[in-house]
Amino acid sequence: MIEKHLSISSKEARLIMAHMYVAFISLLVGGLMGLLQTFVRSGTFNLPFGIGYYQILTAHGVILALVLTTFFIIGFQFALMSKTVGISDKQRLSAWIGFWTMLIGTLLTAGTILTGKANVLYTFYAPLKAFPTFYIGLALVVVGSWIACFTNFRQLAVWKKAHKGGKSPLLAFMVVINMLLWFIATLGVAATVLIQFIPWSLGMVDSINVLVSRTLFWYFGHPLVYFWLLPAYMAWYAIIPKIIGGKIYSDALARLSFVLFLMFSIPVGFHHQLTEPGIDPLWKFIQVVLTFMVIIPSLLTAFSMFATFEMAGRSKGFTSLFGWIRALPWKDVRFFAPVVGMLAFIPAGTGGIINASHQMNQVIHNTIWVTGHFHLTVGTTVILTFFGIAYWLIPSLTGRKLTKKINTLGIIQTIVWSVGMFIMSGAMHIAGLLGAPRRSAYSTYTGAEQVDTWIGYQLAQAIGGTILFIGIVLMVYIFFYMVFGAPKGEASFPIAEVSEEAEPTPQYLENWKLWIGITIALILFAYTIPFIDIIQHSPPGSEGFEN
Ligand code: HAS
Ligand code: CU
Repeated sequence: MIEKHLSISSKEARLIMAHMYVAFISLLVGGLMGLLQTFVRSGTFNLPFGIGYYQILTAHGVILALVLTTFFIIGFQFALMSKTVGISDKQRLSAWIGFWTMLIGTLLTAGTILTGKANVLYTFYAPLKAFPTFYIGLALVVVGSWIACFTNFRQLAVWKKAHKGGKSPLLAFMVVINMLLWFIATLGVAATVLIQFIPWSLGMVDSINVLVSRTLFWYFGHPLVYFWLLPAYMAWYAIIPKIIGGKIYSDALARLSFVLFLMFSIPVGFHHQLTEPGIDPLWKFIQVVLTFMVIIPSLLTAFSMFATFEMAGRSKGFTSLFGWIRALPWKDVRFFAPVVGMLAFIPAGTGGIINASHQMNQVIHNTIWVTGHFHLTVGTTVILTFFGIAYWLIPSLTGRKLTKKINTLGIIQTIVWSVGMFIMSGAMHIAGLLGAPRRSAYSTYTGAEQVDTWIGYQLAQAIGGTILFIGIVLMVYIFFYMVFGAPKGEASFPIAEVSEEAEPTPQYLENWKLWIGITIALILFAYTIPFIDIIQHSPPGSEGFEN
């Protein structure tokens, strides 16, 4: 069955673009903070005007990992929903309410960080304490994102009512899975922020239970990374095939991988707490096993991408074993940026598997290896795919054309980004194996010998970081050019069709009750007993300290 696509009205375009402005301004501000960090860590630079290292580290993490991603994703998902199932006036209004709630929250949190009252990093681990507006702002961002969730759920529900018995459009199905995942995951962070952090930072209670707060944070923190990844997968599965002149390898496989992400993303938070005392090793082991389950849908995705590429190449007459690689449109930035992201995910995902291996985690935990890992995953795979999306989404929303010049500049941007990241993230991985810590400013540790083995890599991080910042400036220029400068015209909104050879999609893939039921059961299984254990046996709460 061929899916019909709707056109996006100017009112819808304004809503989506509002999210995009916040995302790309965040890229510039957050990126600048990152550049300064690598300078400090090279040991050759001091921050001026009494600005603290941990202040810019917090700003960098919050603005890029939380603000940029959330706004881009929610905006992009509204575009996908508008295109596949449509959006009513009422739904658009609620989407705007969600947007403004998130924006007010963001400004509150960012303001608190910039005034130096929240040097707690993006994971805001207790017992580090921030000024209450930091947490209140974050709570508003979460509430705003919930409004987006329920708007998306409603959009699909309305469509389903009008198309009784019809299979929901693939992209709408994917958006709803991602938002379900997000909603269930954010319940954890909302609980710790509302019940623990806000009362504690307001002085209503004297102490905070550190282990409980970290456990609730990671219940959210791991699925958070898939909330970033899944929109990239939406583009890989359902958009890239169109750009390369091919078809979706299998609709059923794509849906299955998303369902597996929903089920296995959440009950795995302990893989961030493997060195945490106070959690029974048996439950750590169980969550490590579940972590290995969540690798499977990524392997399915890799398989599916290769199959799509090969089919497209062969249909164009390339018959030799690897000849189809040449058939891919390497000079089209809408393909080039995401495919470089895919290639980066091969080492990035491998690093993740190393992290998740309980024993090997002892070697890398709390070292800058982990920072290297997430600059490859979210900082390369995900963000290059988001850039790849921007090259067609922005022109199609602003009624402009992606010019040849911008296409070329985009290819240069992708190369600059990859080179910068290769140097920076490579140096981070190696320095981490040599024991260099993460989350820490430059220090010679009073002349400890081991530190001498790190410094070369820290310089390399500053060089890579500088190249990356050039990449950021290029991208922000490209964004604003696509919004205001590019010639008027039409850009396509590419959505692929499913290959005729694919098997039909089984009905049960849309059995929401079943998938949500299994998800909840797995969460209860993985968390109930250890959580009761944590509450009963945790050490006395901490009063906390401000830094
Ligand atoms: Fe991770 C820490 C384990 C994936 C992000 N991770 C982090 C942190 C972040 C993060 C931000 O188990 C730090 C949090 C903090 O501040 O403390 N991670 C994993 C595992 C995976 C994984 C098992 N991580 C991600 C993704 C992220 C992300 C995705 C962001 C988007 N991670 C960990 C662990 C830690 C951790 C531990 C804690 C470490 C510690 O001790 O603190 C897996 O999901 C990875 C599976 C991926 C693959 C790759 C499949 C390859 C594909 C590409 C195919 C290529 C093609 C190209 C098709 C198996 C799909 C073909 C091209 C042609 C031209 C032909
Ligand atoms: Cu994780």
